[in-house]
Amino acid sequence: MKIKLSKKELIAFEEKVAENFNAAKIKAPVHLYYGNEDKIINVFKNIEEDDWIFCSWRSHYQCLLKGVHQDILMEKILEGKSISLCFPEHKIYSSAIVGGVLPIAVGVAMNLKNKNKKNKVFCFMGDMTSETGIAHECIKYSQKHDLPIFFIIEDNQKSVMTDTRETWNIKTLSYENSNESKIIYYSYSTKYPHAGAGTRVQF
Ligand SMILES: Cc1ncc(C[n+]2csc(CCOP(=O)(O)OP(=O)(O)O)c2C)c(N)n1
Ligand SMILES: [Mg+2]
Repeated sequence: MKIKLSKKELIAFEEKVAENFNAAKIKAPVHLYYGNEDKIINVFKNIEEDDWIFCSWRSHYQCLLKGVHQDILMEKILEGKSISLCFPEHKIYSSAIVGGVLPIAVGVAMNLKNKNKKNKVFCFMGDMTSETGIAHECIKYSQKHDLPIFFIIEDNQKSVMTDTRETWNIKTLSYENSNESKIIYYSYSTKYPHAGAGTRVQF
C-alpha cells in the first residue's frame, strides 16, 4: 500500500493529541505511540487497501496509515473514542479489551479463506497481550489452519507499568524469535506513559 504519512507526520499527530489531552480537551484515555514509526511503516508496506486491520487501545498510527483522514481521526479522539477506534469503511477495528480483537480477527481470516478471497487480516497486539492464553490459541489455530492472518507483536516491554518479562520470568517473549512468516515482531521504546501524555490523569 502507498504510505500515506511520513514518520514526522505520525509523530506530529501524536504530539497534537498529547497537547489536547494535557489541555483537558480530551476527557477519555488516550494511548500514544512513539518510537515505532519506521517499523510500523514497514509493516504497512505489505498491507493493501482491502485488507483488514485489528488493533487494541493503541491504534492512531494504524488508522492514519490505513487512510483515515487526520482531521476525522482527531475529531473522534476529541469525542473520547481513542480507546476503541473503528472505521468499517477502512476495514479497521479496535477494542480496548486485552485480547478482545484476536478471535474476531481469526474469524474474519477464516471467512476470507472459506470464500477464496485474496485479502488478508493484520492483527496488532502488545507484548503482554502476546503472552495471554487467547493469543496462544488464536495464533496456533491460525497457523494450523493456514489462515490469511498476520500477527504483529509490538513490544514496548511493559503492560501498563508492569514488566512483561519479569511477570513471566522469561528473557525472551514466546514469539520474539519466531520463524513463522505470519508473525511479525518488533521492539520499540516510547517516550509516553502507558496512557495519557505526561500531565493530568495517567498511568
Ligand atoms: C481483559 C483486560 N484486562 C486488563 C485490561 C487493562 N489493560 C489495558 S492495556 C493493558 C496492558 C497490555 O499491555 P500490552 O499488551 O503490552 O500493550 P501496550 O499497552 O503496552 O501496547 C492492560 C492490562 C484490559 N483492558 N482488558
Ligand atoms: Mg506492552
